Amino acid sequence: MDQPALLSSRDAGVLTLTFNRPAKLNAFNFEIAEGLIAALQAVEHDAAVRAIVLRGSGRGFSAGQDLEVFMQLAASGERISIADHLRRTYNLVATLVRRIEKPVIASLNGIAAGVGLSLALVCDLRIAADDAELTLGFSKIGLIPDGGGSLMLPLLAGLGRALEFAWTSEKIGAEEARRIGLVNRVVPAAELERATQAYAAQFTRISPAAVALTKRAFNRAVLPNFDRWLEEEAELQQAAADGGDVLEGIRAFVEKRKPAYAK
Ligand code: T3D
Repeated sequence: MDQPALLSSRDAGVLTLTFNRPAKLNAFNFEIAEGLIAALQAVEHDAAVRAIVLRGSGRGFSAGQDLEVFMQLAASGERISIADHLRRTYNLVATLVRRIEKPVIASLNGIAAGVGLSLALVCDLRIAADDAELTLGFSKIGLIPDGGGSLMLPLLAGLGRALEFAWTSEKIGAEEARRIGLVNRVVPAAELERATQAYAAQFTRISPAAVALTKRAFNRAVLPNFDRWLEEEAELQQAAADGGDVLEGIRAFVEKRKPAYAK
């Protein structure tokens, strides 16, 4: 029987949600997106959950949207509205992560790419293994950073570094990510799991009201229009998709070759 694509466990006030498609580097499918939405909604007002950890099984956090799923939908003749897909999946996840007034922590082992990285950036805090790697990858397939990535990346790294990182789709290591503000902590890979639980547990000992109101204050100070921005970002992503390069970009990825974009 297939393993669930999203695993959930609770320990001493910490809820851990694990993306579980290791053979596909935890690329997000509908099961993961819908599972995340349901799991986050379920604990939003659960006082027993004091911190939330998102992590990946195997050798990566997440490689972003499952591009094979997109290819199959396109091959079946189904017209895909990327904006609608975002509204039904990653934008809902991002809204919940920002709205839940508890620390949400991404624990980055291995690769974090595409909307997997966007989701990590939407989280409150990020702890990474020293061998973790971060890349956006959207530009390689003719898209813009989505799922909140186009807002969180420049906020955390500054405009110039964010543009460079997004346009080039370069892959950076954990130390560089920490240096430019994308990651809070870097720990030896073998210690990531234990270090993540200890990192999360410290927030369970702080006044829940102080934690919640600090997140609310910071959200209002620097992300007052977060949901409106997600909608604008979805519309810009749709414009990018309408340009037509995305199909060639995804086809090239699935066929393991370089894309050939029209001039
Ligand atoms: O509406 C919307 O949702 C639009 C939004 C889109 C959001 C996005 O996330 S767009 C960006 C999507 N992600 C990417 O473009 C990244 C694609 N992956 C890669 O570039 C590379 O896989 C990595 C740099 C992440 C890792 O490279 P490497 O060499 O360590 O591993 P690999 O061999 O490429 O991947 C391992 C397997 O995972 C492989 O499967 P196989 O051949 O062994 O059966 C590969 O095909 C699969 N995989 C990796 N990423 C994805 C994936 N399968 C489906 N979708 C993926 N994104």
